[in-house]
Amino acid sequence: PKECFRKDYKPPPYVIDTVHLTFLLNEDVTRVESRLHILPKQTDEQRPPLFLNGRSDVKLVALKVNGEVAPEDAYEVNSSGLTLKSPPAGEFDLEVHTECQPQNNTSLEGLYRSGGNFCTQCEAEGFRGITFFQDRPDVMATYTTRIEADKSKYPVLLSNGNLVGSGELDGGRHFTVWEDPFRKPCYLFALVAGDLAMKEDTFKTCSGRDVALRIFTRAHDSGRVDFAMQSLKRSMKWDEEVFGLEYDLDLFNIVAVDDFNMGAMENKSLNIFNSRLVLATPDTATDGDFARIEGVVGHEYFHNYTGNRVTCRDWFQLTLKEGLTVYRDQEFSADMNSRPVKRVEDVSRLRAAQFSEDNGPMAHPIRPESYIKMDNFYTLTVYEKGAEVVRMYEAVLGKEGFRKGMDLYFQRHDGQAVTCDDFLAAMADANGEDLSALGKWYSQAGTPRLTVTTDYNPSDKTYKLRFQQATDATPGQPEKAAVLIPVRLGLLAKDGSEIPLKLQGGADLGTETVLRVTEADQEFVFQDVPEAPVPSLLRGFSAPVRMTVEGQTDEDLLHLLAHDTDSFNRWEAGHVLAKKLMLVLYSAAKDSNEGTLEQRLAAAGGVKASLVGAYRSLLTDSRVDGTFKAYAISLPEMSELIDKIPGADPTLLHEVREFMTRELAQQLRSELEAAIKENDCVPGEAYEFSAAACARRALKNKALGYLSALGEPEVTEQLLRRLKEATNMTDEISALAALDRAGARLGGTASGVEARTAAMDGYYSKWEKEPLVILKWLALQAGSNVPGNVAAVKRLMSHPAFNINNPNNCYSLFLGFARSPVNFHAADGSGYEFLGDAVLAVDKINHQVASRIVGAFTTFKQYDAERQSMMRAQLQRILDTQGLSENVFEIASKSLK
Ligand code: HT7
Ligand code: ZN
Repeated sequence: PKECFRKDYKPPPYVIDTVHLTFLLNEDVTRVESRLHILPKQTDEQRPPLFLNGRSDVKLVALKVNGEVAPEDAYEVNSSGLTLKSPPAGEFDLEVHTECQPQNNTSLEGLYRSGGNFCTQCEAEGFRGITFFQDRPDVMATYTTRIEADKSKYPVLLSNGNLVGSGELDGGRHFTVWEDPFRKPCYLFALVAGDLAMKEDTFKTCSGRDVALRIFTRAHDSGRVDFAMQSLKRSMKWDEEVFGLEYDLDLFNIVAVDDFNMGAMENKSLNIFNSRLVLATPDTATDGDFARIEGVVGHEYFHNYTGNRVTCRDWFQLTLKEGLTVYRDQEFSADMNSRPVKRVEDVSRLRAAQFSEDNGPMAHPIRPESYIKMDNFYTLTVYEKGAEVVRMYEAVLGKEGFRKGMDLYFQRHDGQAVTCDDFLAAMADANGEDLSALGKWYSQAGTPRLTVTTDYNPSDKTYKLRFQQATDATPGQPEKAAVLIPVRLGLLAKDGSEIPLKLQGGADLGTETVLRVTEADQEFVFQDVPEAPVPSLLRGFSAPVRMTVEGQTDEDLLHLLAHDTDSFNRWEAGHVLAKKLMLVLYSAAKDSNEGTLEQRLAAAGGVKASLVGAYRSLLTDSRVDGTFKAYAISLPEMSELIDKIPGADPTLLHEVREFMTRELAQQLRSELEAAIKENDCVPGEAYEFSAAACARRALKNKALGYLSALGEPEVTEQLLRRLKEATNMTDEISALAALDRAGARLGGTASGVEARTAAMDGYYSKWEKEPLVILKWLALQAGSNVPGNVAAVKRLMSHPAFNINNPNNCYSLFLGFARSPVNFHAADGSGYEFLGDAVLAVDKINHQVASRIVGAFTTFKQYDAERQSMMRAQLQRILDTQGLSENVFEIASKSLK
């Protein structure tokens, strides 16, 4: 396969100025007629051939140049596109007529069918599956789109922009014509045709214009869009208030489809969403689902400026729109809900998943240098780490400086396809700052390690902070440079108060400041520090680094937990405390075989009183928000610890985590039971998605989760009752998950296992007609830690509820399974073999989905030698398979290098 390199970028030799598309939609063959008005960039003598990308399933049926049929020797078509050998002099029109078969397109890229309707997905390179075109983001044109289809089957015909025409045709057919006045790259093109119900609302913009907002779904789902609609309106208002950005058309459409490779797509004025990110009612969606819907509706809407009005020059710049838009959606959600909780969630996700990406064989900078399939680079690194890089601009420039930079960015680049360097330049110029040190984050892969050493000198009352940074080598990048690390910090006195900050020879800085660490080894000295402080460093997680504070004691952590004014660092202190203990217990379990695991862990000291005490004081602190408490008493995810354990045994680590959960449940039983009682549902109370109501459910369900780990019959009974009586999906699925956990408890009672089975069956009978609700059931069973569960997961593949052609089903079942430390990582290799088979089966249907599943093998270097070799063997087996997609090839081959 051909690898594409950032360094090889060349501007396109031709400009496509206008695009006129006609779609003749049919059940068997769809015809697409495209008329392009093309402007050359070079003089007539230097005109190169014109190459248009096209997929092999797009059949050319006619080609006309300036209205004349092109002779056969004037062009060439191969599996990657069409070359017009000698384009005419000056501007010219090119007409390309093609045929395709959307009903056979299981890749869900280009034009395809979902639930009997037609829809499109063009990012990153799907437009070439519709027609021959310069399929690259720096070709920005205006589009007019005419759609013709059978009226009874496809009464709704949508595309980008404004509806400028519609009418009846012979044979029961009809048409619509859409004009999009804004130039756009072809990846933002969209078409939807189907039998869809519509919910409508309006939004009055800050300048007083009315915008029609429409959400299209299947008729059966139309009662579930209110929350998405409200989220859209909140997003529109927020973007006006926070960034001064007003929506630019009179219509904004969202369409929900069931078959979609990712979450959603920001096509200009016609967003297409995976239905799981639009449809929600309290009985079918959890608090987490509601929060995700709000965030993703916001994300896609925010792309209207960051991505659509200002787009990317080439796909290497993807983080320019994605990192920035994730930052914007994170800020939106933080403003709509609880900011401290949102930050903890975002950082936890980054550390649990992006850090291991940075540490694995696919590590890449947020602006990658090369790719075989661009689809493989829609990663946590490009999105989430990219958002952290944007957040660092804010940390360095402050909120106002950041806004100035954004204003200049839009002023300079509206209507253009630009680069990450252009973004950096706008931020720098708007603030008169040299930000080149931030630029290294775009080109360097890997998570920097920041080691902090502190030294208090009582005689001259100075406090020295020494920062040393280093980044491990990553594939293709053996040498690493120092990067700019903004460290937000404060210093706490013994009584918990904040000490005023003053750098030696500098001005007063108040009680919090941001230090710019730019060197590999750098010192900062504070003066007039009256006593040895406890430092609160990297507040709000001001940079995506792994920080170690030398000499930090449990007492320091408990002090931060009790007094830090930065809520993120309060959470972090408890988290570090739990991590330290988990590592100690893991080593104890690993290093001895005497007695049962329980005995070995107890002999190593069990769960320390300091952690129990810390959790107890959090649980009983009435000032702390419930969701925050729930996070604060959550033990670290395995993926966060694995980096610290060379050759980890994931099953043992899971057992240690379960042991700690049981110990904490026992020791904190009365506090947990009190939390359940205090936060329980009030009979007759209506569901509300508010920060306060979510907080109550979060804490209650966290407490129930702890108790379920005990595997006691009384708890199981309580959970069964709760499952039956639940009035919302948050409580219902939490009870089911807790029953699963109780059933999986090693050595658990037979009644626990029976209760689990009965609960799963009951849930299925209740919800079998609701595919989105059944996704949760699939994921829960697939990810279960009941030993030997792989056989049950295999059986689920032939369950009527499972459809391998549907990405959501695959993600729930296969990625759900990959999350089980007990069964995916089973010592006999059965889990690896099952997932290897799944990759190969799915790859025949959908390359993008298969390559997401194969990603589960890329972490193999973290595990013990036996598991490493079994995981590598699966990757090799996949790689040796005939007819493998380029998507899966890229991940598997780079992993084995
Ligand atoms: N910009 C969208 C990306 C996307 C996508 C990419 C590859 C294949 C399928 C896809 N569906 C959507 C989503 C977003 O970040 O907003
Ligand atoms: Zn996006």
